[in-house]
Amino acid sequence: MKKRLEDLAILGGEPLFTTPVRTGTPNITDRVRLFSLLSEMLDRNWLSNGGPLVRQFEDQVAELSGVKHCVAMCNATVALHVLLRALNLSGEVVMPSLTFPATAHAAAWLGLDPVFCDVDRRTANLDPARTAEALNSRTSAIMGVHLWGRPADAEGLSAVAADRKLPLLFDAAHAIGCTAGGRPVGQLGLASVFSFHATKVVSAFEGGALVTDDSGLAEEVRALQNFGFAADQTVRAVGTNGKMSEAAAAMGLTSLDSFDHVVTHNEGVYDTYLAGLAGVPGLSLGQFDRAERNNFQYVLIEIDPEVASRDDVQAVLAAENVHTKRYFAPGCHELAPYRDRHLTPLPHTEAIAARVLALPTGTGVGSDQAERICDVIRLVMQRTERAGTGPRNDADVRFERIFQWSR
Ligand code: T4K
Repeated sequence: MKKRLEDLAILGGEPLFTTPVRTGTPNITDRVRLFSLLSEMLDRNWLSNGGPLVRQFEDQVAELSGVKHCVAMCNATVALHVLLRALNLSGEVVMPSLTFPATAHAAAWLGLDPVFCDVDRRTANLDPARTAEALNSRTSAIMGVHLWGRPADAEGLSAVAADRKLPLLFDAAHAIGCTAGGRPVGQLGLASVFSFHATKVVSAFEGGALVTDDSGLAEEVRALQNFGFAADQTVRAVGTNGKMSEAAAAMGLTSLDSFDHVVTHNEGVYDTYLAGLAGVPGLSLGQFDRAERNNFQYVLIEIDPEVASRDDVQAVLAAENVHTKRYFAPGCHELAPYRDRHLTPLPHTEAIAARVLALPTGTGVGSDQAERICDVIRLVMQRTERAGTGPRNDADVRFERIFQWSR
């Protein structure tokens, strides 16, 4: 356990871990099951184009999401493209800036203008009141994001969307298996898109899926992601190739089999962080509503810049071989493709983006490792809180010099 500043690797101590501990390390689950599905796939000689594994994967995702239709695709970004295209949107799509760039890019790639809206400071999700203010005659859809798997205010956003008869869509990339008011998030809005990227709680190596109860939309999406082919093999529209492969579905099915186990593990790691970081000055841990079903795939801390810089804490952890991610900084409105056309400040988005750090979790991280990560964070935060007070030794001086953190 690291108790003294001089124990920190950034000041010359031994790193906490000899091999990297990373935010986003994939959950590698049942290899035997995966290899067996892959072997059956090879025996069948059916590798893509709506094979049996993709169909099975779609059925399971639809069931988990409580919806009638699921169309699996090669990744969530393409699924978002296909969704926006299927709805034949034009003009603007209102969305949060506090998200992965893919949410904004999906719209911009199709020639739509993403309009960034501020989030609720408490939930970090799209604020319905700000969303209503962002609507104008060019708005053609609202895209919420269930950030870090915590559901957006679907009720509030539905009211705003219904008022203007706009489709309400969700980028649910983080939220497979999560509920809002006891309902699976896939039931919210007109349609939702999940990501099954390697780093996600359910992984298909690369993968995504659109879920909806709207049969017409599902049919259109199924055609568009397959070159525009309708069920009768005529080409009904300009389509793309967004199909999920059978190998990806094999991984996805294997991952779904272990979903409950992974979520239970993640919750245990989250609880370790919760206990280990309780009372640490200048730090708060993102909370989950335990009355809902959560997947706990993202563990977020917020660092108060009055006490320490988030980037300094990230650097201290990196020296310990703990590689965290700034999910999501900067907000999309500050990214090069968008910053010149977005001129309104988004104070809550900017405040959260400046403070947030995603800690490692998943089956590759044990509670013992999480505890040791907490020790380092506690040490740094306690030291920065009392910077400039009391006696200082050589390690204090070096620490302050590295971070220019002398008050
Ligand atoms: N909407 C939202 C809200 C999203 O968050 C995302 C994706 C999307 C849409 C689009 O979904 P997809 O089209 O990807 O299905 C990663 C993922 O690549 C990305 O899918 C995900 N969100 C985002 C939150 O995380 P980066 O840029 O952080 O990736 P990278 O390369 O830095 O890797 C993340 C961490 O995972 C690192 O610590 C390394 C580790 N890692 C990664 C891979 C791929 C591993 O340890 N092993 C691996 O195989 O985006």
